[in-house]
Amino acid sequence: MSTGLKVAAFLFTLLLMGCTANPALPEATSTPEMDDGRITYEEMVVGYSQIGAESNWRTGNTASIKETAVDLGVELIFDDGQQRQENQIKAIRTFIAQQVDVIGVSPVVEDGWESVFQEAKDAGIPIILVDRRANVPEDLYATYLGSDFMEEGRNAARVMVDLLAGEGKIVELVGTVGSAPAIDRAAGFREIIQDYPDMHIIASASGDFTRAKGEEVMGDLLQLYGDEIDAVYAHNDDMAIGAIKAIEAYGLQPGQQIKIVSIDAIRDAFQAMIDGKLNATIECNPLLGPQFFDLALKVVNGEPVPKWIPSEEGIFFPEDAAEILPTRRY
Ligand code: GYE
Repeated sequence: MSTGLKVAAFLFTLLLMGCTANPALPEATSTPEMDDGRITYEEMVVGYSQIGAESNWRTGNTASIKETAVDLGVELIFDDGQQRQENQIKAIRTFIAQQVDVIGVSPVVEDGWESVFQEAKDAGIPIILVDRRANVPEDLYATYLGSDFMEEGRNAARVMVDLLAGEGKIVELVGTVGSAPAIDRAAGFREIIQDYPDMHIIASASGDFTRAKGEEVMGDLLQLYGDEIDAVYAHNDDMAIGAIKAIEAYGLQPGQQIKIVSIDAIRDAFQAMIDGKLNATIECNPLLGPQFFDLALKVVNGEPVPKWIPSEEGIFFPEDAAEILPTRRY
């Protein structure tokens, strides 16, 4: 979406908010004294199992959750899983023992959640999936709030087709193996590329969504393929920024001799585009705090919610980067 369109969309949202909020009626959710049996933000206890702090996307996401809890007066019990599923499972079991009202979880990988989610269900505690999906039957979670990772992968591929004029050798820096965004961003990209017989993914390797591993893996790929590589598709910006360093150390110009497309749209990606080292970033929105607590309140009060709340996301290019950078919050 162009800046103009984004501003228009934002103004439109404000307009809608203005139309729906009736100043004559007090907000039921923020008046504990009005006891209609509904739980309020101030009464709600939320357990939140975060993945870790692997990327700037993730730290932006954590800040959004924590800040929103403070703003709303929600009691938040936050756990950092340090990238390990077993830590997240332990945290969820602790939340169940503490009898929280609702659990938010960002599952590090897709598989292996069924029994602990079933335990939460048996205890009558709803689960809200935030950011990443889990591979479980639909009755084990209330809703999923997060991005369409397949579409992000497709968008990255569409941009890549343009950059390479439909012809070239691509290396792929994959996110955390087994995670929803790594699986879907790989699949969405291939869905588009398969229609271009002269575009080839010559290697795929995981950089676990971190800068350090992105740099290391890109270094290895350069040793193997050298200047045969026309482009890098990185599943997140942090790995792309690591790759930029490796390409420079190898003596090639990132963004010029090797084109780079990545996902997230963090501030550092805008800087890399301004410096001419990154060719595009596909937005993935981590600022999910306000929507998460809104959903949590609805779920604990038994209100129906859709099974998926997708985020709205754009694509950014170097020519707009300097103008947009100051407006970015993560
Ligand atoms: O793209 C990456 C982070 O799950 C969407 O996780 C998220 C991804 C994000 O580590 O930077």
